[in-house]
Amino acid sequence: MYLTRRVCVFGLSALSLSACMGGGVGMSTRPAAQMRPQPNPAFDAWKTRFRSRAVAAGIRPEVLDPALRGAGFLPDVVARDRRQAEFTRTFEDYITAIAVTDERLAAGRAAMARHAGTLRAIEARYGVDAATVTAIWGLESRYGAERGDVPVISALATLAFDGRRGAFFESQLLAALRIVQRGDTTAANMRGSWAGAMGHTQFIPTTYQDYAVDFTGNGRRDIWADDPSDALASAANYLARMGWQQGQAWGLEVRLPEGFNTGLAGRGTTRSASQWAAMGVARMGGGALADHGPASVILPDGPRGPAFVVYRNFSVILRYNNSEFYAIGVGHLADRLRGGGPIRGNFQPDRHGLRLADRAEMQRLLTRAGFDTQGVDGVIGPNSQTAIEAYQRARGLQVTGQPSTALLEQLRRGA
Ligand SMILES: [Ca+2]
Repeated sequence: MYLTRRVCVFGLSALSLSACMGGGVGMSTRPAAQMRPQPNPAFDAWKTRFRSRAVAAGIRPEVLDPALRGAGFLPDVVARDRRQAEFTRTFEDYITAIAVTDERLAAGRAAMARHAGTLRAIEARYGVDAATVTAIWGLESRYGAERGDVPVISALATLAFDGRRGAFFESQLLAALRIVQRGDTTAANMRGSWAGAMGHTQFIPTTYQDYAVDFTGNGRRDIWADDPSDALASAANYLARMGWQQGQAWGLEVRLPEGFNTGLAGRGTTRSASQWAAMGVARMGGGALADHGPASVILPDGPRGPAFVVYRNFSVILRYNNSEFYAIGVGHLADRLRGGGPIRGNFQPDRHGLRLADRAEMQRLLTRAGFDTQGVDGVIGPNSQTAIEAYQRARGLQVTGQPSTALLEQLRRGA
C-alpha cells in the first residue's frame, strides 16, 4: 500500500513497496528468495536499543519481548529493498501482461461470483462496488493467492535496522507490534511481503491501524485469514474514507480530436465532462461522456497512445498506490469484470520500437535458434539479455544484449 513511491516506473501493489520485483502483482512470480534469518550481532544490539524505544511508545514487555526474540535479521529483505528495477515496462506490458491478463480476469470473475454475498454487503456498508473491490484484491494479491509469506516483524525490524528508510520502517514496526498487542493476530501469524504489506489487500501496518475493519464481527480485524471478508471490507473502508463516490466511474477511454492540445493532458488540468466534450473529446465506442465532476484527460502511453478522461474516483485509487498505471489497471480490471471490453487505443512500442508481441516473438525465435531465453513473456530481463548476447556473439554481431527491430528481422529470416 502507498506511502512510499517505489523505484520502479510501473507501479503495482500499492501499499506494498514490493511491487517491482515480485511480491504483490507483477513480474513473473519467481519463488520468493530464501527468507532465512542470519545471525547478526549489530542487529541484536539494535534490537536492544529499539526495545526501550518501543516500551516508551507503549508496547508492553510481555508482547514486545517474545516478538523481538522471534525477530531475525533477513538479508534477503535488505537485498530486495536495494534492488533497483532492472528494466521498465511499457503501458501495454503493464495492462495486458500484468494487470489485466486473461488469467487475472478469469480468476477475478470466479472470485467475484464466489464472494458475491460478502461483496454486496461491503458495497451496502461502504459504497464501493464489488468490481472495484475485486480489482484491488486481484492486483494486490491475485485474489488472495499471493498474500506473502515473509514474517513481517522480522522484515520490518531488518529494514528499520538497515536504516535506508529506517524511520519509516521503525514506525511500521511499532504499528505492527500494536496490532499484536491489540490481539488482532499473533506475531508469528503476521506474514506479508518483504516490505511489510499484509494480507489479501496488502495493507502496511499503519494503514491497517487506521483503516482495517472487523467485518465478520468476531472481534478481530483478520486480513490474513483465508476468508477475505475483513480484508476486502478494509480496502473498501479505505477507499470510502479517501472520498470514493458511489456509482461514479474512475474514468473512461476516450478518442481525442485531431489536433488536441496535449498541453491540456495531465491531472493538473480539470474541466467538466461537457467542456471536454465541447472540445471534441469523445467517449471511445460512442455515448456521452459521463459527468462525474471535475475531470482530466490523461495520456499514460504518450500522445499517440490510449487516452482517458479520469474523475475523482481515479484520485481515490491513487491513494491506494500513487501510480497512474496502477490506478488505470484497477479501473480497467473493474470495468472488464463488469463485462466491459479491452482498451482500444493504440499501445505504443518501447524505446527499441518493439511491442509486447514483438518481444515475445523475439524470445520464441531466440529459443528456437538455441539461445534459450528461459521463457516467453515479452519481458527482456537478464535471461533474455544473456540469450541476445550469445546470439550476437555467435553471429559476429556487435554484442549489446539489447533487443532491436533489426535483431527481430534477422531472427525472422532464420539467420
Ligand atoms: Ca473479523
